[in-house]
Amino acid sequence: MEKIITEGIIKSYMDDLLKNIEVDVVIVGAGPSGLVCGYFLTKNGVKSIIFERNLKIGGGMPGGGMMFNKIVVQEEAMEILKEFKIRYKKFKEKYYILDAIETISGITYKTIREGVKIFNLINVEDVVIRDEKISGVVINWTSASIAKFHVDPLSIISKYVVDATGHDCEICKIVEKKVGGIKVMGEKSMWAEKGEKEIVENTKEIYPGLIVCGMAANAFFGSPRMGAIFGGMFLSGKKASEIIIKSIK
Ligand code: 48F
Repeated sequence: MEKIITEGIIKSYMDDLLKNIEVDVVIVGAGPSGLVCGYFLTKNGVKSIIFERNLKIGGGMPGGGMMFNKIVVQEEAMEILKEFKIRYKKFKEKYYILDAIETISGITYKTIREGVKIFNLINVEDVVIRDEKISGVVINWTSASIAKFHVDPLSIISKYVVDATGHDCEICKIVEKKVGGIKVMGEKSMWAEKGEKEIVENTKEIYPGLIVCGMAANAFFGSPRMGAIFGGMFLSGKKASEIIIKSIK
């Protein structure tokens, strides 16, 4: 039996990896914005995969606000949550309360079933660059990065890379440092209304082949954080997908 378990796991994982060496879009980060982006891309026929360095999926969502695992979503984003069939309760005018775990689990499940392959425990440590365009990512096991082992990485080729890495906007910082031509402004202190408004405007292609979405978009453009209100994350993920769909199709 042990042999069957081992063979089954290794073969099916390697099959998945081999099928995804070249894709339309690599999304970095399986938080709410990255998941929503992947869902809408794949639903519209754009092959996309997600690399997540953590063991768990969901980024900052399961923690809710200060570990009270609830989130707030505003009216404008509720259409997206209805698409994922997440339950909600109206709280005040135009604001809804949702269970953080149900929301992230529901979004994750539907995103995977739509066809997005999520690889967890893999860290994106660099980008592939060709002719001044971001053309893929450089990956390694998270465990190798944590242990600081010198293990050479592998690469995945793509038409677009989406930085959905949250507050640290890691891919933008890598491009700023190694490629040049962009400047990371860094996120500003809490201002929910401004942060939520600007996150959608900030979702754009910031370097050829690199789209920024979710909290990374606000961190890149120097906009504020907003705490446990998540409508902007969903709207930003969807907008990132629309930018790519328009360009690819
Ligand atoms: O932080 P995260 O949830 O980003 P988001 O989708 O949502 C932000 C909210 O959760 C919250 C907020 C709402 O008010 O501000 O913070 O913008 O998810 C980012 C994911 O990216 C992973 C990280 O582990 C997390 O799960 N990640 C970050 N850097 C890398 C990465 C990397 N270099 N390689 C792979 N995954």
